[in-house]
Amino acid sequence: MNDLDTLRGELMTAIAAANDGDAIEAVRVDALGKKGRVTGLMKTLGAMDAEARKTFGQRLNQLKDEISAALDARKSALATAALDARLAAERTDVTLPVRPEIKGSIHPITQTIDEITAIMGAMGFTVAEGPDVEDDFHNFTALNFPPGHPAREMHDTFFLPTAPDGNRYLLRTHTSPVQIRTMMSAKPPIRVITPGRTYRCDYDMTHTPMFHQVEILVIDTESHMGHLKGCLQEFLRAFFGVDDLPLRFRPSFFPFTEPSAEVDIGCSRSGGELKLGNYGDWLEILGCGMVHPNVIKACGLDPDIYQGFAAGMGVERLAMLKYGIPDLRTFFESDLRWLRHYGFASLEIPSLTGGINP
Ligand code: 2NM
Repeated sequence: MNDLDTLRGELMTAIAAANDGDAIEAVRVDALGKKGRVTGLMKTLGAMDAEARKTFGQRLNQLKDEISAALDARKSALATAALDARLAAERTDVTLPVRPEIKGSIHPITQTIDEITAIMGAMGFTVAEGPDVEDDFHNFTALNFPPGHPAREMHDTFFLPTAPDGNRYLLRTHTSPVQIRTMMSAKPPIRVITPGRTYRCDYDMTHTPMFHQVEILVIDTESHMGHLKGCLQEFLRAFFGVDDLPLRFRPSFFPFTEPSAEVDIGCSRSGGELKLGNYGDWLEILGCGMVHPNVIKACGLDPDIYQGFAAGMGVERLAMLKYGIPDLRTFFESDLRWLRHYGFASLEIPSLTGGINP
């Protein structure tokens, strides 16, 4: 029976010496494959008497489990080492000064966020930011998502492994948690915009797992739907540079607003070309509404005193429309030719005086 210990020793040595996936697989086949050495011993059990079969069978099963566990451990150790090596090799010092021979440009997402910020800044809004890794309360509960709401489910949300504190952290699915943090920490009147990265487990022609949103939030004691309409009209006309751009508000639903609306802007699609303006056709551009009393209450404010409006829009979609970028996925491919073509000069910072629409 010492043969088993010898076999164990040999296999463990082979596993420790395996330096890549192929080598690990070779040891696995040699030990546990159809014609493997452990498998071969399993086949001898049938010819043994009951007592011997019981003890030898137990020892063999234990050996099999140990070998499997050692193979898995070696595999994950190699994966960790490979990742560490890659992270070390690809380390970038972002504090280095710009090299003059490299002509960088401003990414259309940055440009678009800068333009939105310039317009909203002139209307009295400030920028608020928050963490990309959020908890269930700030991303869902405080935003009046009922338990079991489809958007909470694994399908759309990237969940992190459950933390030692028992919390289930996630990648924020919208920038609304920043609005929640703002309402919980600032005293109204509140006027903020929240540009930032958002994450949803989705990837196809029109979805990327990371994308950008800007949300608008106003909380005071008297702002109403009329102010919301005026604010969005002012913003959209300035952003697209179309003075008579018509807006259409359609009733809609979001858990965090009541009433809610989707906003369309006027356009024309004739001749396969999209033009924005008063042409009779419509294009959906953003969602908005009056902040739900439950949301105001969840932030520790009295909904009988405070009210206000919010809106949310996709930055990629705004950039594609304004700058005629046809494919969403190209935003994140880091293709230098694309960046040179669609990028913006780094010193032309958008401002209302310098021009949002150069
Ligand atoms: C949207 C549409 C409508 C929104 C609501 C809030 C908050 F936190 F105040 F409740 N922030 N953003 C909102 C409202 C977002 O995105 C389509």
